[in-house]
Parts: sequence; structure tokens; C-alpha cells
Amino acid sequence: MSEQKIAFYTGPAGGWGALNSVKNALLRQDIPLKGARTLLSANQPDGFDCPGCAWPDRNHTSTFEFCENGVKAVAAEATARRAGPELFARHTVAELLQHSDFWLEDQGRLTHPMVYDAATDKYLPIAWDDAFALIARHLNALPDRDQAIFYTSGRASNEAAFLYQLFVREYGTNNFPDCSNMCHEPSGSAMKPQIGVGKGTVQLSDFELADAIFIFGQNPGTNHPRMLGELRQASRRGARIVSFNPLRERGLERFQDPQSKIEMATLGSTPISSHYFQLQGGGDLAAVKGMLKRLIERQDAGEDVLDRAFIAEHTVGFEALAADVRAEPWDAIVQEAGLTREQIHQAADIYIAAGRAIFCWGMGITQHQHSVATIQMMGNLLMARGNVGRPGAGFCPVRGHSNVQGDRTMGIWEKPPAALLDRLAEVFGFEPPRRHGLDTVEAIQAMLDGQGKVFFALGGNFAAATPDTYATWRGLRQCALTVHVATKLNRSHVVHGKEALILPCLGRTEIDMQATGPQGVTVEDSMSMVHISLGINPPASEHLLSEPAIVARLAAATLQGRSQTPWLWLVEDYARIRDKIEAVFDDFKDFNARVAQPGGFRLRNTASERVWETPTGKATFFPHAVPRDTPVHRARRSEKARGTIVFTLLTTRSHDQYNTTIYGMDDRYRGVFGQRRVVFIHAEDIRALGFKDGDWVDIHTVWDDGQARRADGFKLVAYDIPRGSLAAYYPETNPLVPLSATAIAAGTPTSKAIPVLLTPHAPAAAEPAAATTAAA
Ligand SMILES: Nc1nc2c(c(=O)[nH]1)N[C@H]1C(S)=C(S)[C@@H](COP(=O)(O)OP(=O)(O)OC[C@H]3O[C@@H](n4cnc5c(=O)[nH]c(N)nc54)[C@H](O)[C@@H]3O)O[C@H]1N2
Ligand SMILES: Nc1nc2c(c(=O)[nH]1)N[C@H]1C(S)=C(S)[C@@H](COP(=O)(O)OP(=O)(O)OC[C@H]3O[C@@H](n4cnc5c(=O)[nH]c(N)nc54)[C@H](O)[C@@H]3O)O[C@H]1N2
Ligand SMILES: [Mo]
Repeated sequence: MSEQKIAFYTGPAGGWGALNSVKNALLRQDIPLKGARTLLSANQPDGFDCPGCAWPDRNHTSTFEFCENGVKAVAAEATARRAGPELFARHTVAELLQHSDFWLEDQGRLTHPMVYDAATDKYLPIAWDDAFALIARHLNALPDRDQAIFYTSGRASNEAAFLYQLFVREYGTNNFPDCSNMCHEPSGSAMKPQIGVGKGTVQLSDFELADAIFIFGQNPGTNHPRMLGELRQASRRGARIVSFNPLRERGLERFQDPQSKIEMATLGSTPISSHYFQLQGGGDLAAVKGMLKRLIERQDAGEDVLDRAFIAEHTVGFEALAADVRAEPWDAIVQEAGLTREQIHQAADIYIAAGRAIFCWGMGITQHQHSVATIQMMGNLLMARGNVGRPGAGFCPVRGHSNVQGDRTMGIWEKPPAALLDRLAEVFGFEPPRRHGLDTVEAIQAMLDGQGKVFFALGGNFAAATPDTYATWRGLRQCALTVHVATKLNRSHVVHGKEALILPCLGRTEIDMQATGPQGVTVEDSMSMVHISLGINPPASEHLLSEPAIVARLAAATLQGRSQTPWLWLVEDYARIRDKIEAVFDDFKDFNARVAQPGGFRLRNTASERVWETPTGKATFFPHAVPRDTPVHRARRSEKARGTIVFTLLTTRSHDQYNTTIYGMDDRYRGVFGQRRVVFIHAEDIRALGFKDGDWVDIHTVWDDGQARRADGFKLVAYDIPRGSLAAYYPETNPLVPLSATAIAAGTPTSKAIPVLLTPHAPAAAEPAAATTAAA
């Protein structure tokens, strides 16, 4: 564990620091040379898909692409440490609950199915069949199928996800909350009505052709390090790279490519962003609308800066949009964006000068109340110059979990399209439920209302990843049964229902042996490439089952006599599952043959062919007003009289974590070492509050439901961030995110825009241990 310090980082992202960090990651997980072999197999044609992120690989056949955070993700799974029955025998659940998230995961891989024993407050081993029987008993006892909730995290393979959605629908509900609800849900909600597909339209090859790449609310140096390789190439050939981010992120500024011998030897590096706009948190809709306003003003002044042919042939709604944009006053735009009019002009002029442009975005865009409108405004700007469905241009939502996009393709969706349900009925001979199910926030509410009674999670860490931590915990604890399929111990296993199970599964790096031999699974990356993933390591324990096997055996136990699906036969050979996937989804024609090709295949993306599957058959421009009445605006108005400063808090990832999995206590590129309870703030704001850099504060949410929400003990760190905005790490800050703070038309928690105030730190009375990160 490194010593606690704040030391501003001046080097490039990547480089020797990344290599050094990799060495430490392997040492920490007690991985010797075996680990090195594991790493070399990541993203290889005969290896496994990296569980790190959903960024695609260069045709999947290139030499090993170095990625520091990919290595950490693989090492975390390939760890030599074990969390076996002895660990659970040593600790009551009450004791485990006192440990930090870091400590829980650090115990290593789960080895046995475990059941909660209320008499001793301990988890005890249980036989697999008994575990399935227990779940089946609970599920079959529910008077209403919609009282069961089935969560999915985005690591599940296509095969696991397909069987899972089939089982749950045969059981009788569409209650499929998933991590996507907290992540890129608004991207799909925005793009589907706009261009007819809910997925990005670009491929990696487009990055070689783009004249400008705009990056909104994304931190690739930490979360998608392989993307820096594409950006570096683009930068070297002279493409403009324009970042919109309240924080100055090192990976968006300079990158030293560990694959470049010259850069490594000479300590050289490549600048990434040619322009960096440090807008105010939540200011993107205004900024992009401002760029559009500049575009229309230049057009109105007689220049020809629109793609009029594209607009005429392929779109509807342009005139209404243009009128709305002309009517939006610059004052409102400038104030809300937190950028000057000149800066917005400059950004627009770069965009106009570029022949082809790609817009990338991440959580800095999606986790806002107006995220759907913001993404559609980005779409408006792209379409105004025909930047979709041609080489070097298009929409690029950068997804998180390695198979989050594939899980949705497979039908993990609480709002399934009728066509999918019709097909399932036809292929599997049952009547699927038609009622829409619950998303993540609605599922928590249902548990709190006593309507959600059985909670089953295929991966993830629901208790830590979701908003309003203590409310979520109350909901989970009210459940009759909670079940977690997992690789590692986490918070969700110790915040459990009256009965509870932990079911340990194989990870993607491991050999998946079934009746007909070792099996591969398939995944879909952020650019709709589907390919196979083959584990190479022996399983962490002989008691592990694969996720498809867990789902199939649970389905067989629960649906006895009611299902025509040959559950156990399907998992003997995953090619059989893929045949069923093909039977349900036309896009998966010849699935087994096509996925056997090196690098796999790309799913059809109609928008990238300029075919628009929208109600009008055209791509659609959507006008949206600059937000004036968000919770942050309202809190600022209501607190003004009292003279309190209301900040907008954005919650984000450190360099040493994977969502709720904390690998270590450093955030190298932001200069934070040995600690996580920090809050980044402008130096002038520290002064205005009467504090000093390094002082300790408590953070309080300003919300209108009369409920106090606070997170205690954060150290102020003066940082290059606009006045009025704060940043702190997730999941520690999730107690501050109200359950009712969600995105319009997507339901995503608005984790990047929480109105908060700061008070001097006062040690709290008895406080529950939520997402504690003491290095215990
Ligand atoms: N190593 C590692 N890799 C990961 C993950 C991980 O935790 N660790 N998580 C995976 C997952 S599930 C996901 S979804 C992705 C997440 O990857 P990202 O989308 O990069 O997610 P974040 O780190 O939450 O925040 C992104 C950026 O948004 C900026 N931001 C915050 N608010 C605003 C705003 O209002 N406007 C703008 N323009 N910017 C803003 C923040 O400063 C930050 O730089 O990464 C995936 N990959
Ligand atoms: N405040 C705030 N909240 C956020 C976010 C934010 O930016 N701010 N980001 C949101 C986003 S983008 C996301 S995607 C969610 C993430 O939410 P989740 O996906 O629920 O969380 P993770 O932390 O990725 O899940 C980690 C756990 O997954 C399990 N696991 C790992 N690999 C496997 C596997 O192969 N199989 C199975 N069955 N289990 C496995 C391990 O036990 C590990 O503890 O969090 C969201 N919450
Ligand atoms: Mo995510």
C-alpha cells in the first residue's frame, strides 16, 4: 500500500509508470510467470476476451496489445488467492460487513457455493443441487412472478445471457435490471429514435480516417487505455482531437505508448487533445447546442456549412431544429456550458473545418438528468454535416463492461421489443410475459415497497454500484432471498436477504469443461464485433460451475415439467446454445461458422448503411432546450438566500479500480496516492468556503425529500476543475445519490450531477459501513 500523498502528475499517460504498475498488480495477486502467459492470451484469436472493457481490438489477431488496466482486470481474476469455506468459518457476516470493499475482494476467488445461516450469522458450504432447489422453492412460492428480480452485470457472455433471459421469461417476468441502466442506457434511448439503432455506428477503421475526434465526458487513459492507441495514431497523422471535460485528465493530454520502443527509450510522448474545453459539469447540452448555433449562424450568413443533400434525402425535422437553435439565446448557452462564446465558436469551427468527424462519449454524458437530450443534440450536430454512415464519421458511445452490449443484444432488457418475445414464443413454445419489467432504480424501489422479494444477480455488485446506498441496503435486506453468482466476495454478499446464497462461477480466463469438451463463449464489443473467447487457466476451484451451467441447472430445477427447453442438453455443447441464438436473431445467421473465423464478425448496423429503422424511415433531428431547472439549479436557487455554496458533484473512477472493485489506493494520473476519500475542488472555492487545501469535510446532498444524505470525511484537494464543480470517487459517494435522481427517458442515476454542500468534517455518531475504503 503506498503512503498517503498528493503529488501532481506531470508525465504522460501510459509509459514506464504503466509498466511498473503492472508489475505491482501481478505481485499483489501472487501471480508468477503463469500470469504472464495469461496476459499474453488476452484478446488473442485463441485466447480469451479481456474482461477489462468493451473497446474493440485491432482485428483480434495482432500482437498482444499492452493495456495496464486490462492486465489489472485479468490479474484480479487469475489471482492465486482463495476465499474458501475457511474464510467464512472465521468471520460472521457482521464482521465481514465491517471490512472495506478493497479487503473483501482481496480475499481472492470464491471456491464453494455458500448459504447463509442465520443462527450463526455465517455462510456455510452447500451442495449445488441443494442451492438450486432452495432458489426454485422460493421462486415457485411467489404468488406473482413480478416479485422476482434478475440483475445482470455486463461480463456475462452471450451464451449465459441468452439462457438467462430465456429462463427468466419462461419463469414469467421481464424484471431485468442491469448495469446498463446505470451506464449507457441513455445512449440507446437517444439513438434508437434518432437513427434507428441503439448502438454506435463507427468501427476502428473509421478512427484512421476521421479528421476530428470529439471526446465528451470520457477518461480513456484510465477506463479504455487501448483507445489511446487509436487516438495517438490519429494525433500523429494530424487529426484534431477535441476533449470536453471539467477535469483535466492526463490521458487526454499526453500518452507514451508502451508498445513504441522509441517513445519508451527516449521518454517521448504524443500529445492527444489538440483542444481541451473544461466546461462546467452538466454543461454539454448547452455547449453542443452552442456549436450548432454557430453552425447555423454561419450557414445563415451565406456559407455552405451544412450537408444539405444528406439533410434532404435522409432526415426529418431540420427546420424545426434550426428555428429552436436560432431562438436559444447565447447568454443561456454560455452560462450553462461554463465556456465563453469564443470557446464554443472555436470548437464549432474545428468541427466545420473537419471533413469527417467522430463523436465519442462516456459516463460524463450519460449520468445526467438531460443525458438523452444531450446525446440527441450531439446527434443533431453530427447529422447536420452528414457525419453518419460514411467512412471516418459517426456515433461512438464507448461502452463499459466487456459484454454489456452483447447482453442487451441477447435480450437482457426490461423493455423487450414485441418482435423478440414473438420469436421466443415461436422457437421455445411458451408464452413470454408482455408486461415491461423493472430497471435498476425501479427494482430497488420495488424491494423497498415489499414488492420485490427474490433478488438474483448474475454478476456485479448491486449493493455498492447502485445509488442511495442505505435505501438500497434496506431493500436488499427485506428480500426473502438474495442470490449472487460471482467470482469474488463483495459488498452485495454481506448485505443480504433473509436467506442468501453465493454461487461461485468460472471467470473468462478459465477453461470451461462441459460434457462434450472445453467450451468457448462469445462476446460483442462496443463496435458490434462478435468473437469467441476461450479460457486457458485451470479453474480456481473444482467446485466452480460456468454461468451457462448455473442458469441451465437453475432453470431445470425451477421449471420442472413446465418447460420444453432442453436445458441440460444445451449446456453440454455451447454450439447448441448458439444455434438457438441464431434461431431467435436473424443477425446471427450462421453464427457458429462465422464466429469460428479469426476475429469473428460484425453485426449489421443499419444506421452505418444509412438505412433508418425509425417510424418515419428517416433519421430525425430533435430540438431540446438548454436545461434551466435541474436539481442543481433548484438547489442553488433555494440555498442562495442562506449564502451557502451549492456544488455539482460528479462521481468518477480512479485509475486503480474497476467499478466497485478497488485494486489499490492510487490514482496516479490525478496525483492521489494511498487514499480514496478525497474531493477535487477549485482552489478559489476552497478559499471562498474558508477552508485550506487538505482540510477534511463532510459532503451533504441538497434534495427536496427531507431525507439527510451525507458522506463523511473527505480531504479537499485543490485541482484544475471549474469553480462550482466537485469530483470524488464512486462507490464511496453513492450514499449521496438520491434514488429519485434519474435521467429523463432512461432512468439512469444522475451520478455526475449531485447538488451538494460541504461542511467541516465532524466525526459522525454510529454510522453504517458503506463502501468503506480504509486500507484495513
Ligand atoms: N480501469 C477501468 N476500466 C473501466 C472501468 C473501471 O472502473 N476501471 N469501468 C468500465 C465501465 S462499466 C464503464 S461505463 C467505463 C467508464 O468510463 P468513463 O466513461 O471514462 O467513466 P468515468 O470515469 O466515470 O467518467 C468519465 C469522465 O467524465 C468526466 N465528466 C464528469 N462529469 C462530466 C460532465 O458533466 N461533462 C463532461 N463532458 N464530462 C464529465 C469525468 O471528469 C471523467 O473524466 O469504463 C469501463 N472501463
Ligand atoms: N456513483 C456512481 N455509481 C455508478 C457509476 C458511477 O460512475 N458513479 N457507474 C455505474 C456503471 S457505468 C456501472 S456499469 C455499474 C457497475 O455495476 P456492476 O456491474 O454491478 O459492478 P461491478 O463492480 O462491475 O461488479 C463487480 C463484481 O462482479 C463480479 N464478477 C467479476 N467477474 C465476473 C464474472 O465473470 N462472472 C460473474 N458472475 N461475476 C463476476 C465480482 O464478484 C465483482 O465483485 O456501476 C454504476 N454505478
Ligand atoms: Mo458501465
